Amino acid sequence: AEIEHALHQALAQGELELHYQPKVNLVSGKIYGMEALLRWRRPGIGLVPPDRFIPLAEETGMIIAIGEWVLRTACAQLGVWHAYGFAHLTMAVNVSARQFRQVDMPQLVRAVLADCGVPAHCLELELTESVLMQNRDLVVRALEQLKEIGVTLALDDFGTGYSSLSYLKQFPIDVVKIDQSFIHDVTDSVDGASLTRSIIAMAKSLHLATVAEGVETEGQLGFLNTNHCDAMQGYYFSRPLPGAEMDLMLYAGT
Ligand code: G
Ligand code: G
Ligand code: MN
Ligand code: NA
Repeated sequence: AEIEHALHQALAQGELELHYQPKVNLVSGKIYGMEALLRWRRPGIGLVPPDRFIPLAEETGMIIAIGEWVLRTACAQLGVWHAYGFAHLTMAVNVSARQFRQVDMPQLVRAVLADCGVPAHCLELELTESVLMQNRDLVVRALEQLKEIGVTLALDDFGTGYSSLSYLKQFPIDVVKIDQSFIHDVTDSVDGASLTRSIIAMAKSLHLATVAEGVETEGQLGFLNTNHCDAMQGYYFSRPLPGAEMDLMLYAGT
């Protein structure tokens, strides 16, 4: 209850912030997009990671207001980067299942894109299987409307859930984000390597782009290049950084 009150305050008093982690195209070696990751700068405590408060926000319904703040803040930042000449950049935003249940996401997304002057194809929504599992018909309808608007849809944490394969056929997904647990294993275990290879192959056969998450080593990067993964994200290239620090990285021209 105390933390719940504190989280209300956090949103009202501007204690929430987004950090941005770049995604790098494996052919060009260039940054093509960012993932927005929520943090809570809690007075007297420090930076609180999202897994410490998002579950509470989901339980209490606060995720609705927080999720809209995240979407608006990320799209506004993207609009600024576009205006500064990084016009190719995309922005990925994580969306919780409850947002799909309680919010008209296509309508919200359309409004936010218009407010921020950002083209729809530059926004990517990251969904987990839990989003797809609940209220299947409602979610399919919303995702189809989002596709009509032109938004890109990614399946996050791919490989960690249940019937991932069938989801890829049932939902209008464009991008598969291979969970970091698989990437962690590619250089340590033969099984880990072949599992990741088959995820990449399967995604390609369904004409989906692949993004490897949690890339930390040169060895992992080499594996992904050899096996024609499309893009990567991880500490090897950059940790998630505040917008001002990401400005510097963009201007440095990596
Ligand atoms: O950056 P990292 O530890 O900090 O993120 C941990 C988890 O929190 C990830 O699973 C990520 O998808 C989730 N997450 C980060 N930001 C958001 C957000 O804005 N909304 C939702 N729903 N989840 C987020
Ligand atoms: O949305 P998702 O569940 O994919 O959240 C990504 C999470 O992974 C965030 O918590 C982010 O901070 C974290 N992360 C990003 N890159 C790396 C990495 O290279 N190694 C590890 N261990 N975690 C990472
Ligand atoms: Mn994500
Ligand atoms: Na993930």
